[in-house]
Amino acid sequence: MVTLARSMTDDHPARPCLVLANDARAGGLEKAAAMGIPTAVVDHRPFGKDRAAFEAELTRVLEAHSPDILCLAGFMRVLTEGFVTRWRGRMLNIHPSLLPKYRGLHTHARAIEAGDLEAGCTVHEVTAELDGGPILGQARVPVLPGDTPETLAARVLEQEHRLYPMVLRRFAAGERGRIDL
Ligand code: NHR
Repeated sequence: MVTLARSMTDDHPARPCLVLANDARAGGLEKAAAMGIPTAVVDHRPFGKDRAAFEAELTRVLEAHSPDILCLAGFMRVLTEGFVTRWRGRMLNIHPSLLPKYRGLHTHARAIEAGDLEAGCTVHEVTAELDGGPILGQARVPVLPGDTPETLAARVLEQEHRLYPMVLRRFAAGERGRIDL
């Protein structure tokens, strides 16, 4: 999130207008505030199993800031079809695997367990199909002997910080073609 926010300067076609978290303890909130970006929290827990009610509140807060594009960055709540439809073609996510491999959670452990020689990250459009939307970019890294989920995650994260800003800049300029790093 911080890397994306920092990237949006000078001739970049976008600017950060809100950092929104579902957990008041999220470290990114203070960092965003220090950068002068408005922040907000919508805690999902009071809504229990009512995802639509949680999302109605997310929408209310989002609309107050009129965003053109939403970038998920470590956002861990599955979004319902209603929310996704409203933001169709305007919402991105970065996922720590070479999709379509390893949708969902624990991607690095699964790649190591499978004996994969390569791992990476994917920026995709968010659709109702979890981690299944159109792919906008991927970056690859080697899986090295002795890797743990933590060492592999750190290697992938470096690439996440390269890939996501590049894809966002292109996306904000209207380019939907795929890039591979
Ligand atoms: N929502 C939709 N509709 N489509 C996608 O592609 C989405 C999404 C919401 C989040 C991010 C994704 C990831 O990068 C993302 C993509 C959380 C879960 C999950 O199972 C799955 C995928 C992603 C994020 N969340 C649990 C839930 O019940 C909670 C898990 C937890 O809190 O640890 O929402 O990986």
